[in-house]
Amino acid sequence: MRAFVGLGGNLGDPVAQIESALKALDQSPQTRLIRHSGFYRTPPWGITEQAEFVNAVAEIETTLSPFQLLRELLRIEVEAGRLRDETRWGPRLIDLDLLLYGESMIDEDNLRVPHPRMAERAFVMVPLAELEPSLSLPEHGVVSALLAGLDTSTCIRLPGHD
Ligand code: A4P
Ligand code: MG
Repeated sequence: MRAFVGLGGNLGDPVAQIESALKALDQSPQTRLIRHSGFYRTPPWGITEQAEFVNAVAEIETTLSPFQLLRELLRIEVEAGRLRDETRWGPRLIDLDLLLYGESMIDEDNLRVPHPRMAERAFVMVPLAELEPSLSLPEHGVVSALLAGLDTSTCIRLPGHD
């Protein structure tokens, strides 16, 4: 199955942490990194009194189930030193969100796909649109059309990381 993963962080060295998370994704069992977006400097969403984030999106191919994949994402976060008592929407070393899993719609307590709120977040939609503007999000619409309704001016693409 093809899936998209959102990566973000705003503590330590977010660029290095995203790079190592991308490597870890590629080395995950039954999972291969197909490609990733550029890295973007983005203003904090939610709790705005915190450092800027770096965000990216990865496209992967996996035979893991969505729940196995979520567990793998959490494992990579822990491996990257993420502290699990961080406040919601607060600062973090690395956050991996399962954005899309094929065209699946999942609504469980511990897993919701498409990731809730992704369609309204420029820090997700800008890198996703770089990879696949024509992609259709279940129940939301086409990426490029959703992007047109967002303020993308504050998402600054960092040079390199192609
Ligand atoms: N969970 C449910 N669905 C999913 C999913 N699709 N992907 C559950 C990943 N996790 C999912 O996640 C809490 C629990 O959500 C997981 O254990 C899983 O079972 P978490 O990552 O510990 O919590 P969180 O990230 O603090 O909260 P939340 O609501 O996931 O926050 P977000 O949406 O991840 O937002 N601003 C910028 N510019 N860039 C960012 O990357 N990130 C956040 C965090 C806030 N502001 C940001 C950014
Ligand atoms: Mg999260």
